This record gives sequence, C-alpha cells and structure tokens, in this order.
Amino acid sequence: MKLAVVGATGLVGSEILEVLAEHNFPFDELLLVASERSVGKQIDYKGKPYTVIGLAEAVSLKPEVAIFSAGGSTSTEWAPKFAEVGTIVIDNSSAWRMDPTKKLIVPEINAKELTKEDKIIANPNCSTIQMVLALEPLRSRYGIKRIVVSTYQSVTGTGKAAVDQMMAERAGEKAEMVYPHKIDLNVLPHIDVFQENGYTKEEMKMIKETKKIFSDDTIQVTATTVRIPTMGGHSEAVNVEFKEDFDLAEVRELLSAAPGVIVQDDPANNVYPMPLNAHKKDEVFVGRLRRDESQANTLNMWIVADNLRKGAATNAVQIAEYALANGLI
Ligand code: 2RA
Repeated sequence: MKLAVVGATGLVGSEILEVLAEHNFPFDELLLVASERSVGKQIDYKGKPYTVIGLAEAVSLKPEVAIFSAGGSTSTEWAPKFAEVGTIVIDNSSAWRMDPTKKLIVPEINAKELTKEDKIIANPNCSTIQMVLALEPLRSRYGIKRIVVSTYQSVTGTGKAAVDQMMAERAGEKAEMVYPHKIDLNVLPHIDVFQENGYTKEEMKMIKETKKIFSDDTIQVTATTVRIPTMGGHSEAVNVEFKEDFDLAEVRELLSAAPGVIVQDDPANNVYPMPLNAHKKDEVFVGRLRRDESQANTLNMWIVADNLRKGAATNAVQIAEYALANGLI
C-alpha cells in the first residue's frame, strides 16, 4: 500500500503525519507531497527522513490513497488526476464538499455510504465535524428540528501565518497581518469571506454541510462563527431543538456511549471542555449540558475539539482506516 500525504509541510499536513504515526497506520511506502517550493525538503516520519516530492511525480507513482490538505485550488486541479490513476483521495479542502457526486464523511456517522466507486471523498469543515459528531447520538434518538451555533475558533484553523500573527502581537513585535484586524486580545466575528446574504462562508459551510452529513434538508441551522486568540481547538455553544422531548440523564448516557465523544460535565468542580485540554486529542468533548428553559425540547451544550485533529487530520485518517478495513482500497 502506497500512501501519499499532499500538503505535508502545512499545519494540517504535519498533524496528519502525527496521527498516522500514533494510529500505526499500515503502509508500505509513504510519499510526502507538496508544492514546487517545498520539493526536496526533508520531513521526518517516525524518526526517518523523507524527501518531499512534487504533485506530478506523486501521480506518476500511483498511490492507493492520498490524503490532501493543500487548499481548494490544488484539490480542484490535482484530486481528479490522482483519482484517474486509481488513487482514493481524501480531501480536507472545501473544493468537493458540496459536490453532489462526492460524499462528505464523518466516519462515525456516515462512512457506510462509501463504496469502491468513491475516488474523491470530502472531509468536512472542522467546526462542522465536531458539532455533528456530538449531535449524532441525540439526533438518532430524538430527531433534530433546529440548531443555533456560535463558534469560538482557534487561529490554527487559519494556518501557520495566523499563529505567527497572534504570537508576534503577543510579543509586541511587528506582525504580518493575516486577519484584517489585530487578533491577540481581540475577537473577530468573521471567518472566511462574507457572502451576499451577510453570512460568512464558514457559517454557510456549517449550515450546508450539517444537512448533507445528516442527509436531512429539513434540519434548520443558523451559525455565527468567531475567531478568538486561542490555539488548542475550536469551541462551540450549541442550542439544539429536538423533535421529541428528552431526558437529561439519558442525553448524558447517549453522549457517554457515543464513539469519539467524551463528556466533561461537572460544573460543581469547574469541569467543562476547554481547548487547552482538547489540544492533540482525537476526541470531541462535550459539557455544560442543560435544558433551555425558554423553549420546549431544547438543549444547550458546549462542544470542544482540536480542530487540527478530529476537525481535520484525525477524521481524514479515520476515513482511510475505514476504507482499508472495509476493502474499499
Ligand atoms: C477555520 N474552518 O477554522 C477553518 C479551517 N478549516 O478557519
């Protein structure tokens, strides 16, 4: 099995390598792939140096699987070229997510939809993944009518340059501006570009992707996505209205039993999910579980996950693991 990691030099790329190593992902050959300016660079995997190769060379080597994290335009151009030589592409960009011919997969929810015919598989947006994973056990029990989500997103979601901007500002140094404003000691109600309807693209991703992953266009979703000066992960305040009433003790049980979800909910002892604790973890953490007393059948919850892990690298590696375990490769 030949595995390619495309975009191996980026923040998500290095996280993918870490997750592959931690999960002991089986392969015979590893191709580390990046844009022309990184070709020839050395990157270590499990203590062994690998030389970065270019995209055209990687296609000619026909890997069985390629995990892409190289941005939308690289995916648009190169994913079909890999697919043509038989590679299964698992793509982290937004390029294919809403394409009706491509599946948008969170393995714990809908990996069963995958078949051998799926050559380009889309990984959802980070803020969507952690929300739908925590909602899935409740959705299957009570049904969801409406979701109102507000996010508190880490600068790592923008990439290394954004982390550098925040750190330079913190150190009082001159910062290269990635955001339109200072990010340290600030909060930006602005993630990705504004759309004609006044929402940002990040907000629209949460709305559209949630419906696609749950295969349910009737679920109403509204979102406000916000960048905050933190690094460990994304946090989300979610207000969810179910079709049926719920029992809070049962909600806790369902969440505790859900794969990939950890309940941290002990307010008396100041226990609740925080990005500081979610950092480098594969799971999604849920807490502050409480009934919305202003409306029937409605729950408030707080969801935190490392956006580079379950929000990107972990989910992509899990898709590859599913494909391997189920004979799709
Ligand atoms: C963010 N949604 O945090 C992103 C990254 N995929 O900006």
